[in-house]
Amino acid sequence: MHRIKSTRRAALAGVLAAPFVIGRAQAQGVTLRAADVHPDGYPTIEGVKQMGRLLQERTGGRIRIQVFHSRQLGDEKDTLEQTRLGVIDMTRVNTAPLNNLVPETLVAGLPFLFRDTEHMQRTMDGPIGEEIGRGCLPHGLVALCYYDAGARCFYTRARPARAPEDLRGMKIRVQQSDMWVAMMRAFGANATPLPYGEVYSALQTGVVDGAENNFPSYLTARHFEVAKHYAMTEHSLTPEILAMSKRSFDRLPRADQEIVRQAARESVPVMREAWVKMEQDARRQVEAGGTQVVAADKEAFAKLVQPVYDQFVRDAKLRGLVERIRAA
Ligand code: GTR
Repeated sequence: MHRIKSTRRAALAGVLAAPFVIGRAQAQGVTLRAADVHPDGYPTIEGVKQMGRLLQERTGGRIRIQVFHSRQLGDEKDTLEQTRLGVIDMTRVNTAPLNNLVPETLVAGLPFLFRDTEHMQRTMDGPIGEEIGRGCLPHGLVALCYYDAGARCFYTRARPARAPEDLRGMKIRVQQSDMWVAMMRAFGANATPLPYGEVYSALQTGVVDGAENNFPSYLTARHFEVAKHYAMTEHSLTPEILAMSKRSFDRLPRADQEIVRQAARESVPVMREAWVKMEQDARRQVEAGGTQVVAADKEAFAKLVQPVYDQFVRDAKLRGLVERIRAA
């Protein structure tokens, strides 16, 4: 059984009280409920809101989106589960929490695979991204589009993680994905998988020595207050994914399904524009707040990742995806 944190019960009860009913939908329209862990104003939320505006315009108000931001509906594992069940209609998550369920998605997070943001975007917006997304379908999820999540870097309490030696013996929080646990092992750290909402207090109390994320998340989750050394390791360019419940999607008439897909695709440039701006702003803000941003020996980190590939990129399908990404 799925366990829902008591603090979220009220919000979820509200959601459950208004199930998506297509009969009523035709008369009154439908409101798609979308979840996100980030606060209002974060680029992912801006993206989903843009999608909502497009839907409203193109359906004459029949289809709308209501965004539940700030983890109102739970952390990403919770919202994914609720979305698979059709309790909520959409969730925006990182690819990492999908890794154990949909192995194709782990490819997108592999360390030092994408050469740069442009390579990541081109890959995920094209046939490879589509193929990764199709892997979600048997698990009750329709992948609508991918959003940017910058480059993830290590931030630590005691000393900066300039090189793998610095991480030795450190407990580093990772997202709940076996691939991410293995990545930390390869770098010489001890991985502690935790939901996003628990990272601040884990850092504050010293349950973990560090974590890793992009500047916007490091700022908005306020991790910069409790882990002040940020090293530019840029070890993964893992993107975000906007996933819709297959149950909700299948209830829409075919023409509306296409409108939904198209609106999601068209929200991507809006999200990306907001992202570029926020990435710069966030860096400025954390530095003003006392964060020391230091360079890192990326080569030294990159040299250690082969065991992750050996362990996770085994079958022909994933090997093919990785090869095609490298060749692109
Ligand atoms: C953020 C990402 C979230 C979540 C979070 C985390 O960058 O946008 O979806 O994955 O990181 O580390 O849990």
